[in-house]
Amino acid sequence: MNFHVLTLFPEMIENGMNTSITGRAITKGLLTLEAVNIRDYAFNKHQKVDDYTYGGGAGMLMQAEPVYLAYEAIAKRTAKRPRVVYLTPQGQVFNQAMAREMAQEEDLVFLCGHYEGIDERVLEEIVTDYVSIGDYVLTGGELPAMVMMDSISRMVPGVLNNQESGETESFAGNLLEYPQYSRPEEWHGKKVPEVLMSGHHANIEKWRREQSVYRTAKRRPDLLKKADLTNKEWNYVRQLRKQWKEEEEQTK
Ligand code: 6GU
Repeated sequence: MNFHVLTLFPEMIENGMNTSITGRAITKGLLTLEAVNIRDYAFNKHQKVDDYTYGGGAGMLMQAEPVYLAYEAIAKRTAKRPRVVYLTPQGQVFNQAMAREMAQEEDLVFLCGHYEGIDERVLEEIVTDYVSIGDYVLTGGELPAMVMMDSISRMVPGVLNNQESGETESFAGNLLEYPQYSRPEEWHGKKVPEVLMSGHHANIEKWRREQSVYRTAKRRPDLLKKADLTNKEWNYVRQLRKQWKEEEEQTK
Protein backbone atom coordinates (compact mmCIF):
# COMPACT_ATOMS: atom_id res chain seq x y z
CA MET A 1 0.00 0.00 0.00
CA ASN A 2 1.31 3.40 -0.99
CA PHE A 3 -0.20 6.35 0.89
CA HIS A 4 0.14 9.84 -0.56
CA VAL A 5 -1.06 12.78 1.54
CA LEU A 6 -1.65 16.28 0.17
CA THR A 7 -1.34 18.63 3.13
CA LEU A 8 -0.03 21.95 4.42
CA PHE A 9 1.39 20.09 7.45
CA PRO A 10 3.50 17.18 6.14
CA GLU A 11 5.49 16.87 9.39
CA MET A 12 2.26 16.20 11.31
CA ILE A 13 1.50 13.25 8.99
CA GLU A 14 5.08 11.92 9.09
CA ASN A 15 5.35 12.14 12.87
CA GLY A 16 2.04 10.37 13.36
CA MET A 17 2.55 7.61 10.83
CA ASN A 18 6.20 6.79 11.60
CA THR A 19 5.17 5.71 15.11
CA SER A 20 4.11 2.30 16.49
CA ILE A 21 2.63 -0.37 14.19
CA THR A 22 2.32 1.83 11.08
CA GLY A 23 5.93 2.99 11.62
CA ARG A 24 7.11 -0.62 11.79
CA ALA A 25 5.18 -1.43 8.58
CA ILE A 26 6.81 1.52 6.79
CA THR A 27 10.27 0.36 7.94
CA LYS A 28 9.47 -3.15 6.68
CA GLY A 29 8.38 -1.74 3.30
CA LEU A 30 4.82 -3.05 3.62
CA LEU A 31 3.58 0.54 3.47
CA THR A 32 5.05 3.62 1.88
CA LEU A 33 4.14 7.12 2.96
CA GLU A 34 4.65 10.31 1.00
CA ALA A 35 3.48 13.55 2.62
CA VAL A 36 3.37 16.21 -0.11
CA ASN A 37 3.42 19.85 0.94
CA ILE A 38 0.80 21.62 -1.18
CA ARG A 39 2.73 24.85 -0.59
CA ASP A 40 5.56 23.47 -2.77
CA TYR A 41 3.14 23.80 -5.73
CA ALA A 42 2.22 27.43 -5.07
CA PHE A 43 4.24 29.09 -7.82
CA ASN A 44 3.95 32.69 -6.61
CA LYS A 45 6.37 34.91 -4.73
CA HIS A 46 5.11 34.20 -1.22
CA GLN A 47 4.04 30.59 -1.84
CA LYS A 48 0.51 31.63 -0.98
CA VAL A 49 -2.09 28.82 -1.15
CA ASP A 50 -5.25 30.54 0.17
CA ASP A 51 -7.47 33.47 -0.75
CA TYR A 52 -10.78 35.14 0.14
CA THR A 53 -14.05 33.52 -0.93
CA TYR A 54 -16.14 34.99 -3.75
CA GLY A 55 -19.50 36.10 -2.42
CA GLY A 56 -18.02 37.05 0.93
CA GLY A 57 -18.27 35.29 4.25
CA ALA A 58 -15.84 34.19 6.89
CA GLY A 59 -12.35 32.88 6.33
CA MET A 60 -9.95 31.86 3.60
CA LEU A 61 -10.20 29.09 1.05
CA MET A 62 -7.43 26.86 -0.32
CA GLN A 63 -6.97 27.67 -4.00
CA ALA A 64 -7.46 25.13 -6.77
CA GLU A 65 -4.18 25.30 -8.69
CA PRO A 66 -1.60 24.21 -6.04
CA VAL A 67 -3.82 21.28 -5.04
CA TYR A 68 -4.25 20.30 -8.68
CA LEU A 69 -0.53 20.48 -9.47
CA ALA A 70 0.35 18.48 -6.35
CA TYR A 71 -2.05 15.72 -7.43
CA GLU A 72 -0.82 15.73 -11.05
CA ALA A 73 2.74 15.28 -9.77
CA ILE A 74 1.62 12.15 -7.87
CA ALA A 75 -0.20 10.88 -10.97
CA LYS A 76 2.98 11.32 -12.98
CA ARG A 77 5.19 9.58 -10.39
CA THR A 78 2.83 6.61 -10.00
CA ALA A 79 1.96 6.50 -13.73
CA LYS A 80 -1.72 6.20 -12.82
CA ARG A 81 -4.57 8.30 -11.46
CA PRO A 82 -5.07 6.95 -7.95
CA ARG A 83 -8.27 7.43 -5.94
CA VAL A 84 -8.40 10.71 -4.03
CA VAL A 85 -10.08 10.78 -0.62
CA TYR A 86 -11.08 14.29 0.47
CA LEU A 87 -11.46 14.52 4.25
CA THR A 88 -14.55 16.55 5.06
CA PRO A 89 -17.34 16.54 7.64
CA GLN A 90 -19.66 16.55 4.57
CA GLY A 91 -18.45 13.08 3.52
CA GLN A 92 -19.74 9.56 3.99
CA VAL A 93 -18.97 8.41 7.55
CA PHE A 94 -15.94 6.09 7.62
CA ASN A 95 -16.37 2.52 8.86
CA GLN A 96 -14.62 -0.86 8.91
CA ALA A 97 -16.16 -1.98 5.61
CA MET A 98 -14.69 1.10 3.88
CA ALA A 99 -11.28 0.39 5.47
CA ARG A 100 -11.38 -3.18 4.17
CA GLU A 101 -12.39 -2.05 0.70
CA MET A 102 -9.77 0.72 0.41
CA ALA A 103 -7.04 -1.66 1.61
CA GLN A 104 -7.39 -3.41 -1.79
CA GLU A 105 -5.96 -0.34 -3.59
CA GLU A 106 -2.29 -0.11 -4.55
CA ASP A 107 -2.16 3.69 -4.10
CA LEU A 108 -4.40 6.06 -2.15
CA VAL A 109 -4.25 9.84 -2.07
CA PHE A 110 -5.62 11.77 0.93
CA LEU A 111 -6.43 15.43 0.42
CA CYS A 112 -6.39 17.42 3.66
CA GLY A 113 -8.19 20.75 3.71
CA HIS A 114 -7.62 23.64 6.09
CA TYR A 115 -9.11 27.10 6.57
CA GLU A 116 -12.71 27.10 5.31
CA GLY A 117 -12.09 24.32 2.77
CA ILE A 118 -10.92 24.03 -0.84
CA ASP A 119 -12.12 25.65 -4.09
CA GLU A 120 -14.95 23.42 -5.34
CA ARG A 121 -13.62 23.27 -8.92
CA VAL A 122 -10.51 21.23 -8.10
CA LEU A 123 -12.56 18.90 -5.90
CA GLU A 124 -14.83 18.21 -8.91
CA GLU A 125 -11.81 17.33 -11.01
CA ILE A 126 -9.78 15.07 -8.75
CA VAL A 127 -11.79 13.80 -5.75
CA THR A 128 -13.27 10.30 -5.99
CA ASP A 129 -14.35 9.79 -2.33
CA TYR A 130 -15.69 12.30 0.21
CA VAL A 131 -15.13 10.89 3.70
CA SER A 132 -15.86 12.10 7.26
CA ILE A 133 -14.73 10.33 10.44
CA GLY A 134 -17.79 11.29 12.48
CA ASP A 135 -20.29 14.00 13.27
CA TYR A 136 -18.10 16.63 14.89
CA VAL A 137 -15.91 19.36 13.40
CA LEU A 138 -12.10 19.33 13.33
CA THR A 139 -9.63 22.04 12.31
CA GLY A 140 -8.24 20.11 9.36
CA GLY A 141 -8.13 16.83 7.48
CA GLU A 142 -4.78 15.60 8.84
CA LEU A 143 -6.10 13.71 11.88
CA PRO A 144 -8.93 12.13 9.86
CA ALA A 145 -6.41 11.07 7.17
CA MET A 146 -4.26 9.44 9.86
CA VAL A 147 -7.28 7.72 11.38
CA MET A 148 -8.14 6.27 7.96
CA MET A 149 -4.55 5.25 7.14
CA ASP A 150 -4.22 3.54 10.52
CA SER A 151 -7.32 1.41 10.07
CA ILE A 152 -6.58 0.67 6.38
CA SER A 153 -3.00 -0.35 7.27
CA ARG A 154 -4.28 -3.00 9.68
CA MET A 155 -6.02 -4.69 6.73
CA VAL A 156 -2.81 -4.88 4.66
CA PRO A 157 -1.28 -8.39 4.79
CA GLY A 158 1.75 -8.57 7.11
CA VAL A 159 1.16 -5.28 8.93
CA LEU A 160 -0.21 -7.03 12.01
CA ASN A 161 1.57 -10.07 13.40
CA ASN A 162 -0.41 -13.15 14.47
CA GLN A 163 -0.82 -11.85 18.02
CA GLU A 164 -2.20 -8.54 16.81
CA SER A 165 -4.30 -10.14 14.10
CA GLY A 166 -7.82 -8.93 13.58
CA GLU A 167 -9.86 -12.13 13.34
CA THR A 168 -11.90 -11.96 16.56
CA GLU A 169 -11.76 -8.27 17.36
CA SER A 170 -14.49 -5.68 17.64
CA PHE A 171 -16.65 -5.29 14.50
CA ALA A 172 -15.77 -8.75 13.18
CA GLY A 173 -19.28 -9.91 12.29
CA ASN A 174 -20.62 -6.61 13.67
CA LEU A 175 -20.11 -7.74 17.27
CA LEU A 176 -17.95 -6.06 19.90
CA GLU A 177 -15.05 -7.98 21.37
CA TYR A 178 -15.42 -9.97 24.62
CA PRO A 179 -13.67 -8.80 27.85
CA GLN A 180 -10.08 -9.94 28.44
CA TYR A 181 -7.96 -10.53 31.54
CA SER A 182 -4.27 -10.98 32.35
CA ARG A 183 -2.28 -11.58 35.56
CA PRO A 184 -2.82 -11.39 38.48
CA GLU A 185 -5.66 -13.87 38.98
CA GLU A 186 -7.22 -11.52 41.55
CA TRP A 187 -6.99 -7.71 41.51
CA HIS A 188 -8.85 -5.26 43.81
CA GLY A 189 -10.90 -8.24 45.00
CA LYS A 190 -12.02 -9.05 41.44
CA LYS A 191 -11.34 -12.59 40.20
CA VAL A 192 -10.77 -13.59 36.58
CA PRO A 193 -13.91 -15.44 35.36
CA GLU A 194 -13.63 -19.10 36.36
CA VAL A 195 -14.19 -20.49 32.84
CA LEU A 196 -11.03 -18.75 31.52
CA MET A 197 -8.92 -20.65 34.09
CA SER A 198 -10.48 -24.01 33.22
CA GLY A 199 -8.45 -24.80 30.09
CA HIS A 200 -11.70 -26.07 28.50
CA HIS A 201 -11.47 -24.47 25.06
CA ALA A 202 -15.00 -25.18 23.86
CA ASN A 203 -16.45 -23.63 27.03
CA ILE A 204 -14.14 -20.64 26.71
CA GLU A 205 -15.25 -20.02 23.11
CA LYS A 206 -18.90 -20.34 24.15
CA TRP A 207 -18.42 -17.86 27.02
CA ARG A 208 -16.62 -15.37 24.78
CA ARG A 209 -19.32 -15.48 22.14
CA GLU A 210 -22.00 -14.90 24.77
CA GLN A 211 -20.03 -11.95 26.21
CA SER A 212 -19.71 -10.46 22.71
CA VAL A 213 -23.46 -10.69 22.19
CA TYR A 214 -24.15 -9.29 25.68
CA ARG A 215 -21.76 -6.35 25.19
CA THR A 216 -23.08 -5.46 21.78
CA ALA A 217 -26.69 -5.58 23.01
CA LYS A 218 -25.76 -3.36 25.98
CA ARG A 219 -23.35 -0.87 24.42
CA ARG A 220 -24.07 -0.82 20.68
CA PRO A 221 -27.56 -2.20 20.11
CA ASP A 222 -27.55 -0.47 16.68
CA LEU A 223 -24.88 -2.96 15.48
CA LEU A 224 -27.00 -6.03 16.21
CA LYS A 225 -29.21 -5.46 13.15
CA LYS A 226 -26.23 -6.35 10.93
CA ALA A 227 -24.81 -9.15 13.14
CA ASP A 228 -25.56 -12.73 12.21
CA LEU A 229 -26.86 -14.30 15.39
CA THR A 230 -28.30 -17.80 15.80
CA ASN A 231 -31.95 -18.15 16.84
CA LYS A 232 -30.75 -19.07 20.29
CA GLU A 233 -28.65 -15.89 20.48
CA TRP A 234 -31.60 -13.74 19.34
CA ASN A 235 -33.66 -15.29 22.14
CA TYR A 236 -30.88 -14.39 24.57
CA VAL A 237 -30.91 -10.76 23.28
CA ARG A 238 -34.71 -10.57 23.71
CA GLN A 239 -34.41 -11.92 27.25
CA LEU A 240 -31.69 -9.35 28.07
CA ARG A 241 -33.76 -6.46 26.67
CA LYS A 242 -36.78 -7.56 28.71
CA GLN A 243 -34.63 -7.81 31.83
CA TRP A 244 -33.05 -4.36 31.28
CA LYS A 245 -36.47 -2.81 30.66
CA GLU A 246 -37.80 -4.27 33.92
CA GLU A 247 -34.72 -3.04 35.81
CA GLU A 248 -35.22 0.44 34.35
CA GLU A 249 -38.86 0.48 35.42
CA GLN A 250 -37.88 -0.45 38.99
CA THR A 251 -35.49 2.54 39.28
CA LYS A 252 -38.18 5.03 38.17
CL1 6GU B 1 -12.78 14.34 7.58
N1 6GU B 1 -12.55 16.81 8.47
C1 6GU B 1 -12.84 17.78 9.35
N2 6GU B 1 -12.27 18.99 9.17
N3 6GU B 1 -13.63 17.63 10.37
C2 6GU B 1 -14.17 16.42 10.51
C3 6GU B 1 -13.92 15.34 9.66
C4 6GU B 1 -13.10 15.58 8.61
N4 6GU B 1 -14.61 14.27 10.07
C5 6GU B 1 -15.25 14.66 11.14
N5 6GU B 1 -15.00 15.94 11.42
